[in-house]
Amino acid sequence: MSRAVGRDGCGPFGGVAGSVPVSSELPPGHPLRSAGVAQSSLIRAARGDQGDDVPVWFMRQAGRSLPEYKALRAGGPMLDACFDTDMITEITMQPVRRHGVDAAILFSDIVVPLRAAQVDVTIQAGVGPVTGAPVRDAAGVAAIGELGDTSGIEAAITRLTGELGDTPLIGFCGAPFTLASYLVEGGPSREHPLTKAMMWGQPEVWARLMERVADLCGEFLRRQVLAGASAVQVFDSWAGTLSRPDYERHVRPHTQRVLSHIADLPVPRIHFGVGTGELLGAMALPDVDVVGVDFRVELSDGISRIGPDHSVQGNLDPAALLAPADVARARMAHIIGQGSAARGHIVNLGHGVLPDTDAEAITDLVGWIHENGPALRREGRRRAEGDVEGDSAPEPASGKVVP
Ligand code: 1CP
Repeated sequence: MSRAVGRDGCGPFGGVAGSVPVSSELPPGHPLRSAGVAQSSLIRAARGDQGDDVPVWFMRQAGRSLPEYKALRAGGPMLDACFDTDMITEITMQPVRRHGVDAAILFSDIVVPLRAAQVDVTIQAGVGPVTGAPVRDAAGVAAIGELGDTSGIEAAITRLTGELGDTPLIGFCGAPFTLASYLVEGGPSREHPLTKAMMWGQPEVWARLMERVADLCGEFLRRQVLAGASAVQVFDSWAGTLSRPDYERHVRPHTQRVLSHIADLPVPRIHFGVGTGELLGAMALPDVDVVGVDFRVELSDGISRIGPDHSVQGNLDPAALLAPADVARARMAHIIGQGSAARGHIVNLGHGVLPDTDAEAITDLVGWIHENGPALRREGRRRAEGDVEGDSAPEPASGKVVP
């Protein structure tokens, strides 16, 4: 493990709400050294400075719901696109241009560092990541290489930070459990049975696999930050398949190991998983600034489980974007109201944009949030502070919401 620098408390920005984080560790010219990015709504919310503005971006905003993405990607393999500087730059910018979201997320995939470590992995259309030789034993783990060349990705990040101006770029990686599940199962899985069988039945092989994957992801994350990413998100998409004791014992230390690779780099860290209502408290690691809340959890319950030392992100059900605009807006108003009780709240979905989503529904909702979010936030804060009679936020079930 590299660069495990001691940290005092809850993430790089925890406890410094209101001040601009000063870093001597980020390279000269890094966007987070500029006031525009450091004071952007996303970075402030991540570090616990809940203002009136309401930052919004969407998981999986780059890609499948955009016609311009489909036109650009037509015919080429997904993972080739993920190493192509021009493709990465253009696809990352598409949702920022179209929707006016408050952050870009790098166009990539969680299996990119595996490909960069010479693992035989492809992304099959309509399926997802598939590996040539599933990892089932110590020899399989030993065959995973070191992280190779990612210079095309770093070049895209550098170019993007120039194009994005004051809009932060979020870098990301998969968490070791989610990646290990693809490696062990050989592809997508609902129950992850072979993964759990290895975790319980071959704990030493499991630990070695998780360490190898954690180091690949951590190093990849570090390269993204040094190239210009101003925040990072760790996706543990499938951790929700685990009980809390299994998560804490067999998984969480390895996610911590990923973060140790960027311990000296003061960028906000977001930690997200699907179906993780039972795990939220355990996922609120001291090295994490923001915990992403899945759409199955009422946001106020999530905030209670996560506690006061972390900001939250989420958590509109992605299916709401397929319902009439009034429905999506009403549900969003409820979420912004509840999020006002957190130390910081980044608006997002509770999982990724669904492929059938009409891109215009996303643009509409972003505009509506920018227009109405500040009033909803102020109202939510008054309710959270007990100045207003009634429950903590308007119920989402009814149609129209007037802030
Ligand atoms: O050809 C295509 O367009 C394939 C669809 C696609 C896209 C656009 C895949 C295959 N990956 C991506 C890009 C991607 N993947 C992004 C882009 C940036 C953005 O958010 O806009 C991100 C963040 C990911 C991350 C990712 N990949 C996750 C974590 C997020 C999540 O949704 O839970 C996971 C689990 C993957 C694996 C993966 N890659 C692709 C698919 C279809 C899947 C899921 C397969 C499964 O069900 O197991």
